[in-house]
Amino acid sequence: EQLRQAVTAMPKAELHIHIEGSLEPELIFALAERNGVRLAYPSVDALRQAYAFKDLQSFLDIYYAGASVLLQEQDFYDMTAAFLERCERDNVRHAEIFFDPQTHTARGVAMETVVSGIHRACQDSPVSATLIMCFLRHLSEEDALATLDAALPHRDKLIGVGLDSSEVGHPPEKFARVFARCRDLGLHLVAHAGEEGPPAYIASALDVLKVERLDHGVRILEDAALTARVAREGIALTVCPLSNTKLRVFDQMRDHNLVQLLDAGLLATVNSDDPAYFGGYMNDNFIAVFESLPLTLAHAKTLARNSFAASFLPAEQKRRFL
Ligand code: ES4
Ligand code: ZN
Repeated sequence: EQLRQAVTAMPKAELHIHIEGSLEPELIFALAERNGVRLAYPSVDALRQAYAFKDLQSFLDIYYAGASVLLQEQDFYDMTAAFLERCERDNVRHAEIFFDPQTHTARGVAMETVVSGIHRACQDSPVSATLIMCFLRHLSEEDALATLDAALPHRDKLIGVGLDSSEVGHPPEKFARVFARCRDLGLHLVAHAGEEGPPAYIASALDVLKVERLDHGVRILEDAALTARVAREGIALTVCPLSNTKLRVFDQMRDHNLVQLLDAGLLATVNSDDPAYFGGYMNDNFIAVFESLPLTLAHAKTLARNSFAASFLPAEQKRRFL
């Protein structure tokens, strides 16, 4: 209806997108062919059939398998270019893109290949796009420190660093030293926290890592004092509705707590996380929440506005969008 039209047409910013999670099955098969990589699935349809997840880990296993077709600089370029074209269609004017270099360097792909391919696609797109390098939390802090060292020649191509992959059992404080170094380098800091993990992980992401934004963070409402603090400090949450239902953080979209997060005064945003795996891009996420939750046009405007307010765009560029 009208609300759907308004929501899809609004200019928006995407603040939580794993670029490897934008690899569509068709592109996975095309790249496998191009690179002579053998896949465990016989067809695009068979691969897509496997996209039935019971939790974060069951998704991550297949997500890392999909990324195994990325070998050449052009592969990283093509993946990123395809995503940025989808941004244009969804009226996403700015994207802060996560990438997972360790997924690739562990297979012998050079850091340079990964960063150059993704960055070149960003430069060639009319969409404003910046890069956030994520450390895999299931690996050691030593591995993260070595990854940061390998990325130092590309410092100018990064706006920040993040923390992703298996949350439970890998609390933020495991990465205290590497985040302190990133902070000294002037990088922006974010971390996944409170997706499957408890509110204590949100508190340590803030207090130990000193993150400026929380990725997911939906479990924050289990701690009223923490909720009040994050609202007061204006720290944003990058919420990913389709991801949360596909990974069973919430059983159904009508159970999602987005309205409660906004009502608590939190700077919540809507994002796509891994759009090729979770059933949709930015506008699909907006349509899904507006169909299932009591959200109004005023909420839509707040969410679009929050997406730019919570971005790491310089103040003068933010003003153009706000
Ligand atoms: C992720 Cl949904 C999610 N959570 C944690 N790590 C991730 N990496 C890619 N998608
Ligand atoms: Zn994520």
